[in-house]
Amino acid sequence: MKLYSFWRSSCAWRVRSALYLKNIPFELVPVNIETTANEQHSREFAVINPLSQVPCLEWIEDGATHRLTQSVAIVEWLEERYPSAVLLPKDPLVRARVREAVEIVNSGIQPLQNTRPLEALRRVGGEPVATAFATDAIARGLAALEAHAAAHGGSYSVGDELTLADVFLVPQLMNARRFAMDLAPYPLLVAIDARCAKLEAFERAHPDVQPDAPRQS
Ligand SMILES: N[C@@H](CCC(=O)N[C@@H](CS)C(=O)NCC(=O)O)C(=O)O
Repeated sequence: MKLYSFWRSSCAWRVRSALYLKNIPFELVPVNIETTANEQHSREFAVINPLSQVPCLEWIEDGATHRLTQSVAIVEWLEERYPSAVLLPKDPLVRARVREAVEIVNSGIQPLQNTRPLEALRRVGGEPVATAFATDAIARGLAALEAHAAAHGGSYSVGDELTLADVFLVPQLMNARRFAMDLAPYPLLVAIDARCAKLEAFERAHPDVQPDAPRQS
């Protein structure tokens, strides 16, 4: 199994965490999406993901090559194909609560602070406009997630077991830190993040330890 990934991509981080939590061996294929490299826009990568984004999971089965993009589709497929460790609880309502938190990150925050909209905003309004737009989207989303955790969380985002909600939360908090945002209004999320950070799967999935991460000299 191969994962096309970029060290700092929060969406690729979600998939790396799920793979490590489920102990699924994979080969990491770095794709440099930095604006100075733009490897996601190469002709070769357009075959792998016509949307020119990471992550993409690729595997060979019965002689056929399969590719799956979109982190939610990937982690849900992993969950169905490799049921242990369980990342989606069985109870239908609790399961829906996990997906609710996942979607707050996946469609309510991340697309609004991703490279492409921010580049467009930089072109029309400069860095302050782009940063204000991104941080407003992150702050609104994190406030919703904090309320979600207060209502439905425990040791983790939903209840006391680790779920996909945590897999999506951790990289999103990293993005908030990249924008130097004050995380004091989100104490439950910060505590859950700290709990996850101690788990080996999250340590191995962390951007700083990826083979394509810039090395400190
Ligand atoms: N909905 C997609 C979003 C993927 C996405 O936004 N990937 C970003 C990195 S986190 C990317 O490749 N950005 C480069 C670009 O859009 O040019 C998913 O969850 O996989």
